Order: sequence, then structure tokens, then C-alpha cells
Amino acid sequence: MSNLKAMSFAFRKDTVDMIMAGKGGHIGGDMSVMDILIELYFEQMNISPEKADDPDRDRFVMSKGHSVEALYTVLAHKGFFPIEEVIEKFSKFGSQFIGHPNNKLPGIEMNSGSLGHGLPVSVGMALAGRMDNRPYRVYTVMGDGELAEGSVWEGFMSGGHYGLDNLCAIIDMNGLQISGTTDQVMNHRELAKQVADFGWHVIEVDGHDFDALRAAFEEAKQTKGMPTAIIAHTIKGYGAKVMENKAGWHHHLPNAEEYEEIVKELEERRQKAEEEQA
Ligand SMILES: Cc1ncc(C[n+]2csc(CCOP(=O)(O)OP(=O)(O)O)c2C)c(N)n1
Ligand SMILES: [Mg+2]
Repeated sequence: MSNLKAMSFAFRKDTVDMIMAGKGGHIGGDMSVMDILIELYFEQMNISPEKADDPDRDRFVMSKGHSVEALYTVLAHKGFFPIEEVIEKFSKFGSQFIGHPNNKLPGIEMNSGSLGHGLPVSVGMALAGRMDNRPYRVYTVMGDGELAEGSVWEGFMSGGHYGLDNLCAIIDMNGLQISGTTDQVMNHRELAKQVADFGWHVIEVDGHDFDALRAAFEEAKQTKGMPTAIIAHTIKGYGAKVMENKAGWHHHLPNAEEYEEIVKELEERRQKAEEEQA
């Protein structure tokens, strides 16, 4: 599929169906991170089910592990497991498709869910790649609320210290966390400047613009001697107005009426994206 934008709305529908079937999930952050994941898995990363154990595969760490439903959706469409199976089994008793990433599933590198660990571990993976002379790149996605964890800043410090140009951190900058705006809960003021001060190359993009995301990832690959942080400005709940930009939708389970509304709007946006490309 070449029209990633149209694809993204179809993927969002699968994610919503997964959450409905599992009777819960982190819908807001799934919707904001979806386009970042699609661009990474379908355009950027050297990864596929056949390469799941290849020592040279690119590594992806979902640091904001609560957005696992979006990750399952993208991994399924990439061929790691059938999408129907995830939708059916997600969050059910005894299922391996649990509510946060676990590395017993193919395609998942690291257990996560306790925020603040993805970047420090990714620094280790990138350092190991350099020491072993491997060509792989390491990508990790964090939430903007997650940046309140102190370990994230140790990760920024060490990534910059070691000049890890095989490392790329993406911040899903949706302005909200679990209980309010990120600024209210823990304001990080001038994020781009702060991260740059730790020795990182920083790029800011619209996290729902595939061309902009692609250009940012290409720029990261060209950047030598320092890691890159991509601050992706996104909309929490992106895809249907009823869930957009509302802290309460962090893990809200849509009722029947809201579900109908979401599905209708996702399909409208999917069709519009198809027409725009035609
Ligand atoms: C260490 C830790 N503290 C608290 C939580 C509970 N928690 C789950 S999601 C979340 C908010 C995260 O906000 P953000 O990183 O902005 O994620 P997004 O907006 O992308 O969903 C919190 C506090 C957690 N998972 N881990
Ligand atoms: Mg957030």
C-alpha cells in the first residue's frame, strides 16, 4: 500500500476494534503515535518477520508501552501475526497479547509499560551495535508526559555523551498525559533546546505529515557524531473529533454511540486520503 495516510485511518479502525473487543486500552496515545509507527515500519526500518532474529535488524523500542495496541496493529499488518487474532485475543485472560509490550511476542524487542526505560535501554542497544560493528539503527518512541521520568534524562545525557548517531528518539508530543496537559503536570518548557544541550541533533515536525516524518528520519540517518531526537507534534486521539485533544480519552472505552461516530469519521478520512492521492 503506497498511500500511508489512507492506510493510517484503516489501521486506526483496527486499533479501536481491538480496544472494544478487549474492553479497554490507551486509545488517545494509540491514535497520536500511529503515523510515526507506520512511517518507521513501512518506510524506514530494516525489519520484517523473516528478519526478527537477524543481528543486523533495526531495533524498535516502544518506550510509551501503554500504546501497545497501535504497535500490535502495525506489527500485524507487517506480517508478524494475523490482525484478526490480535483483535480477538487482545487483553483476554490467558492471551499473549497483553496490555503492554512483552518480548515473548515476535517483533517486540523489550518489555515496557513502566515509563522512562526505553531511552536508557536504547542507548545500550546503540552502544552495543557500535561496539559490535553492526549497521543497525535503534529507534525509540516516548510520550511527552513520559519525559517527567528522570531516567529519560540520563538517557539523553549518555546518548549525547557517546555521540550515538545510530540512535533516534521520537517524542510523541501530543501535549497531554494521563490526567491533564503535560505543561500542567510537569512543564518541560524549551524541550528542543534542552535536548540539544545534551548533544543531540533535534528536529521538530508535524507528526501526522508523512512527508515531514520521512524527511526527518532521512535527516537523522545523515547526521553523524550525535544522536537525533525528533519532536513530533501530534494530536492525542487523532482520527475522530470526539476523541481528539481530550485528556479523558487517554484510556476511555468508547460507548456504542461513540464507536459508531469514530468508525464513520475514520472511514470518511480514509476515503478523503484516497481521493487526494488519486
Ligand atoms: C513509571 C510510570 N509511572 C506512571 C505510569 C502511569 N501512566 C501510564 S500512561 C501515563 C501518561 C503518559 O503520558 P504520555 O507519555 O504523554 O503518553 P501519551 O500522551 O502518548 O499517551 C502514565 C502517567 C506508568 N506507566 N509508568
Ligand atoms: Mg502525551
